[in-house]
Amino acid sequence: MQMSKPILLGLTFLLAGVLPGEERADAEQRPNFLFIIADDQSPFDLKIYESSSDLETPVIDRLAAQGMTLDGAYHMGSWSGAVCTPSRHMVMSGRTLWHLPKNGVRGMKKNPLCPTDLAENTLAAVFNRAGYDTMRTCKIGNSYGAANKQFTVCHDKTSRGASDEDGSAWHAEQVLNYLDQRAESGDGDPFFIYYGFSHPHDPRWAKEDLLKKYGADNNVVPEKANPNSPHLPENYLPAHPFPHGHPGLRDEVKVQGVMERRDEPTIRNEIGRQFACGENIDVQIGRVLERLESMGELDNTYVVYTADHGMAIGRHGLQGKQNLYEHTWRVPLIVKGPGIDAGSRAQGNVYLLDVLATLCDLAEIPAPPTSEGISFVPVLEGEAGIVRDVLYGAYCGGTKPGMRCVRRGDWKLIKYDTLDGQVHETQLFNLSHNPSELIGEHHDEAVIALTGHTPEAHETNLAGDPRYAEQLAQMEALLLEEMGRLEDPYRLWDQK
Ligand SMILES: [Ca+2]
Ligand SMILES: [Ca+2]
Repeated sequence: MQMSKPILLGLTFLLAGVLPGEERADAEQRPNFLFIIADDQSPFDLKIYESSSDLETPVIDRLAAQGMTLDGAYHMGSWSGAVCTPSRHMVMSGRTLWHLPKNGVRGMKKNPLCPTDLAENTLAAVFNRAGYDTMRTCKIGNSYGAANKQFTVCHDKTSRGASDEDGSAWHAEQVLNYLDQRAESGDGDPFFIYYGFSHPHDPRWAKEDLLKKYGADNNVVPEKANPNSPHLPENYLPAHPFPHGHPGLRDEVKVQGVMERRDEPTIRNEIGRQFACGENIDVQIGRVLERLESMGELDNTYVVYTADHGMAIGRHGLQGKQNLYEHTWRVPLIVKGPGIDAGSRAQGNVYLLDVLATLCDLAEIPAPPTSEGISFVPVLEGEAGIVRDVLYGAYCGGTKPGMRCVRRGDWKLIKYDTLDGQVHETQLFNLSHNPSELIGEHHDEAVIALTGHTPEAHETNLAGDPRYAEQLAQMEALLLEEMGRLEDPYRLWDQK
């Protein structure tokens, strides 16, 4: 016997435990989501994280003023030079670094620590099943293709040019068009929009007016730094003191406009380009928020702003994203929406992989069983300051085992085991006394002359200081414990 449509519908609602009328009322109140992700942006680019930054982002500042800023937001790391790839897999799936479909081990087709049906349990798939309309725009590549395909509407393109047609405005147009179509069709379902940018990732082809504002040029680096270009960050160095294990890495030696140079005019010009791209992103976010407001949707929308990972551009003498200093391991994270106090701030201690569990929690839908993230809704609602005590980071896209770090409270340990045993380095920082992770080289007079920052004696790597031997031993033990817990397949030279 074939059941008629009304009977089928009735059954569906009965199974869901609600009556058709109730379902409708609920649907009208369910929150929307606008998840915004920049490609390669250090939190310290933004004034809300580094008040001395020259980057102007009035829209992002307003988001922060209306919502919560998280100070302890991290991506867990990468087993690939393309840090985007694991980072975006973690955002989509809520899986930890070594439990993703791949783990960077050469020749491994499938990671046995990853369930085979993961794509059906990623962000868009979960929200589709919960009755959301899902839409995505972002760059193409270095991403999680099987998860991206789950979005009902998807307009991806690597839009990294200096024009509106081929730059960040293109991504904005995709979202605005989608919102127009929704309005025209009178669609009342809640939406989940994944609004990704291709910038400020290099090559940082920025718009002329913004380049001018930030004293930068897309093609020519001046001999003397342009006085209108952003100042050097206080943790700038002309070179990193030891190899970080990635000979010939593209991001360190082949980025257009920088190449192998770390001199002041080059770095300030490149930061100017980064900021010009960053301000354009801010403008494009503003256009979408304005549209949501005029549609009457903004108050019922959770807006998340983040980046897939941070970036060096001269900090510690590095240029790329392949390190575990705070400027690169951390990400910006701002959340605004119903129930979140305006202008609030919290440490959080969250990873990007917690986003899936958190957004599910806000939508009152169960997170998929494959998610390993922790919902930070208690932080957003002001009931908790942090969701975990210990944070772990890994980078081994170059030589193995690579770099590892661990943070607990103000203490942070970074270890380097690279170039097949040629580099064995340990750094211990107290981030409350030395938030920029300054090291011995930052005390050099030639460096001070460039940065204008004279560090205090304690603003340095404390790993060799006998006064902190016990602290160091504790952090070493903690790192090993985290590596075991998270099933890190490698061990460092001095670990048993
Ligand atoms: Ca990236
Ligand atoms: Ca719909």
